[in-house]
Amino acid sequence: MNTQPRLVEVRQNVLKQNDVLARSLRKEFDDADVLVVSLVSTPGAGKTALLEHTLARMREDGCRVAALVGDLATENDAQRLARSRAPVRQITTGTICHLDAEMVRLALADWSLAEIDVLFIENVGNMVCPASYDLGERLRFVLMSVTEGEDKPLKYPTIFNTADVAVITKMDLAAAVEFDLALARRNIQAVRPAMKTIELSVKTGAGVKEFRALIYSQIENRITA
Ligand SMILES: Nc1nc2c(ncn2[C@@H]2O[C@H](COP(=O)(O)OP(=O)(O)OP(=O)(O)O)[C@@H](O)[C@H]2O)c(=O)[nH]1
Ligand SMILES: [Mg+2]
Repeated sequence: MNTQPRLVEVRQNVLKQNDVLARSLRKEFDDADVLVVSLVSTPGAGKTALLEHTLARMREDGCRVAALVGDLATENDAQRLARSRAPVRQITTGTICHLDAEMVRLALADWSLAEIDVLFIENVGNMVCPASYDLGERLRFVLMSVTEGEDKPLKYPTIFNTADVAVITKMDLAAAVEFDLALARRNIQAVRPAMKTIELSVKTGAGVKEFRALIYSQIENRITA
C-alpha cells in the first residue's frame, strides 16, 4: 500500500491553513499599525543577541517594541530580552522545529496591539522548517554567522528566498575564522539576486545602526504609503 499521497495531502492542508491564518494576522497587524519583523537562522547565529541590542536602542528612541521568541525548550531567550523592559513572551514548541501562525496568535491573545509599534519574532533556531511558515510578518531577516561558513545560502536556498534581507552576523570573528565575505555575498546573490545584505557585529556595534535604520525605513514607508 502506498501512503505517500495522503501524507502529502495532509501536509499541504496544514500549510494552507497556516497561510490563511497568517494572512488574517497580517491584516490585523496592518490595521493596528504594528510592523512585524521576524528573525530566522541556525541555532546560535546571534538572533537573541541582535534583539537584545535592538530592543534596548529602539526603546531609547521612543519606539514601542515587543518580542516573541520561539525555542523548543527553556525561557532563556525571553529572560535575556526582558532585561530591555520591553514586553516579551517565550513560545516553547516542545518538539516542533518552527513557529507557526497559530502559535503567534495565541501568544498575542492578551496583548494590546495598540501599544506596540514594532513586534519582533525570533523563530526557533533552524534554517529549514521556518521557511515554509508565514507568521504574518512584513519583514523577514535571515541571519548567517561568519562561523558557519560562506555556503549557507547555497545549502538552504528556501529560507533565503522567503526572507527579505540577509544579515551576516559576528563580523568581529570574520578574520579569526577566515570568513570570505565576498564569497558569502556572491552565494547570497546566486540564490537571490539583488537581495539586500547587512553585515554586523553586536560585540563591536558595527552595522547594528544600519539594521535599525532598515526597520525605521519600513515604518516611514507605512506612514507615507
Ligand atoms: N563574537 C560574537 N559573538 C556573538 C555575536 N552575536 C552573538 N554572539 C554570541 O553567539 C552566541 C549565540 O548567540 P544567541 O544570540 O544566543 O544566538 P541565537 O541565534 O539567539 O541562538 P538560538 O536562539 O539558540 O537559536 C552567544 O554566545 C553570543 O554571545 C557577535 O556579533 N559577535
Ligand atoms: Mg535565541
